[in-house]
Amino acid sequence: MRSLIVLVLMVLSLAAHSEDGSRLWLRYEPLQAEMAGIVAGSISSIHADLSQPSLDVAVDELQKAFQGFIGKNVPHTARLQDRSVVLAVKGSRLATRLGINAELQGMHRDGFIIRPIVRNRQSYIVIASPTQVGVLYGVFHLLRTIKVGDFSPGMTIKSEPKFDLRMLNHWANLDGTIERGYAGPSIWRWDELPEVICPRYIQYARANASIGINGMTPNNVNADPLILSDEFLPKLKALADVFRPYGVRLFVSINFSSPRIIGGLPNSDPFEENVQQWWKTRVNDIYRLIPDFGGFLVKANSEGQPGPMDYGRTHVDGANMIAAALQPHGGIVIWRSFVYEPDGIDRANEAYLEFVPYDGLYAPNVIIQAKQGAVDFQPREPFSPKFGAMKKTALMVEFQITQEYTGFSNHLVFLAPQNEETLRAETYAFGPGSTVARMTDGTLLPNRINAIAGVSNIGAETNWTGHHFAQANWYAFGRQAWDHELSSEQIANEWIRMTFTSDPAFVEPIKQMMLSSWETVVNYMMPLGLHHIFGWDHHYGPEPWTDVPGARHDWLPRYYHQASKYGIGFNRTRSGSGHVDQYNQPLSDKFNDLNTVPENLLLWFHHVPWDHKMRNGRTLWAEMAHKYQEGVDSVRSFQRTWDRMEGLIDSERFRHVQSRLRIQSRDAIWWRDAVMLYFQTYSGMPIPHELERPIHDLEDLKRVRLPLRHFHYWLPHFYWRPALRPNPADTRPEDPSRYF
Ligand code: GCV
Repeated sequence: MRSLIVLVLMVLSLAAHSEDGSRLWLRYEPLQAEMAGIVAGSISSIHADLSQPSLDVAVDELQKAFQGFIGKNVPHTARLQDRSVVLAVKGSRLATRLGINAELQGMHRDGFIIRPIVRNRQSYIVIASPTQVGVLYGVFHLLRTIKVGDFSPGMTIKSEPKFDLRMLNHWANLDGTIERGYAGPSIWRWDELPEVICPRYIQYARANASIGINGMTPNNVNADPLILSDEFLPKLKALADVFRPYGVRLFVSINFSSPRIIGGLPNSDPFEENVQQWWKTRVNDIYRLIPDFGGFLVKANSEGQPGPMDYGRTHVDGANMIAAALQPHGGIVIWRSFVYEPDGIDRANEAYLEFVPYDGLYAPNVIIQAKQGAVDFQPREPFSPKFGAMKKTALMVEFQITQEYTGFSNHLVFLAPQNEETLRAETYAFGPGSTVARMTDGTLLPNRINAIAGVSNIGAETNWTGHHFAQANWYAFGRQAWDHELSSEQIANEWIRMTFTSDPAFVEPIKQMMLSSWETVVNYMMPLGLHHIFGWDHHYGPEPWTDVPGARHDWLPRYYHQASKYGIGFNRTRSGSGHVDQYNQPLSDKFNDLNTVPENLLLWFHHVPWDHKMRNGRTLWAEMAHKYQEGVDSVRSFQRTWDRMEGLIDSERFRHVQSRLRIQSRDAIWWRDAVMLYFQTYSGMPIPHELERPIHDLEDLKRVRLPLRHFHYWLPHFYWRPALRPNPADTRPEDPSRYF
């Protein structure tokens, strides 16, 4: 009988919701019979004794979920009842009555406890936290355990986030476009705000709360000064008001020249008193409207953005001046270290040289946000050596969730393993155990702000992220920001079950596919430490040959691959740029030595001859060929795996993913052929005979031009300098999915 009810519910809910991906991982579909029975048997009502915004949201979420899970309205009752889910905030009458305050003592403000309590022969499932937002996190956790199948009414869970600030950075422009965004225009409708609150804002905040994300910047780091204008402050306030119950604090990306551009001052020199005063006044204005405003994110003196160096000042001067304005309100400055002066010998060295000498001089409310690698978000990069070098300054990792360098929203790439590799990398700053995670989460450098950021992949497309599987990267970032010790496998497992189905016939193969997808994209794009051999502007397809007269040499692939008839790779050893010595020992020696450098980073650190003997006995050339073929083979196996899933999930999402895998497969072959045929002109060596033959001609591939109109949303603003426009005589194919 119960299975029949569940079946009927499933049919009804399928009819009620179109499976367009808009519900993300928050799909409260009917549970399988056994779990439905456990939940129905152990939960009868919801009780929370205070009405606070986050608790109201939490109650609402529980009711929605139980309705979907077991088809029952679980009432919110004014009194405790047997089998109540009880929501209690530390210090409240309810928490005192349940005797749970002591357990919450010393807990992180966002942490929570879920545990059974029995009183007067009544049993409750209590979700308690020092704060109302912490209770909301606990509620989402409870729902996750139910959906994933781990729930039992007797379970006890205590969870605290590893990072205090877990934030998303949106690279959305005020005109609605998104730099490096591949899921349509921005979700922020600035023209309608503050009057119109788009329901998507609420869903956005809710989704973030469900994975513990508690901060965001809505606008591009290449910031339009208008964001701080009188016109925009009420719009920002409206967003902050929507986000508040979900625990998401608003920050803003600012333009360092704002005092001059919108303040009408002669310049924005941080040493000028009127400039300092301008920032103080503007900050005061913001806090009057948004009392819990988080602070500013700043990209300064990077890629054409203004900064303190325009006035002969330093990053410290600029950051500390703005920090002084925020400090009385408890706000912080997040200062990016993504800088690279054009004249250096190695772009990988630049940020370290500009930032490490100033270690310890930043104000306590400044944190330096460093990209995970030293250059950019390449398919694989070693972690940035700054994480092992700055011991007196708060430092945070910036990951890229949007897939600028991993196939946009066309390629299925689960990025959790990449984040995991960085977070767990040993910096040796204080000997073994000084991982990037522990250097930034407050464990090894306590009493500092600790934070982590991800560049969002969200856009206005119905499924939020373009590719259904790209939702997993948003999800994974939040989960890793909460707990960097979670394995990618656990995160994939949760996400699949919540987003698609718990059917093991689906979960297991899809999990394997996701877990191998990052290594796969590395293989068909840039194996063995190759990097930045993309088309120089779009960063999508292969163009290791590109030359753009007048462009910066460190924006061009040749700068990075350095291929010649003698060999390939960037020499960053002591006989080259010396970059290896920015790492602590024993890493610097390990990377410097051809015999010990990890082979997956070989060409990042070394320039080696084509016939260099790899550890498996192959020549470098043959190994490259094998890696590219492995990448192609894996994507084909993803296609086969996916096709076997037909019928196990809805056809809407099935077909969507199937069509993207087709593009990915074609692109992988494009990459393999382009890179191998181009480098063959240097190596002069044959593609190993046991491997597939190329199916393209190099000259044809060199003529491929991406249909730029289609990719309107990801064009970076600096692309449009007239001198850098593509040649209008280029032929552009009409169909965006066919490049050749
Ligand atoms: C927001 C890379 C990207 C740019 C981006 C920049 C940054 O260069 O291609 O689009 O600009 O990084 O992180 O600031």
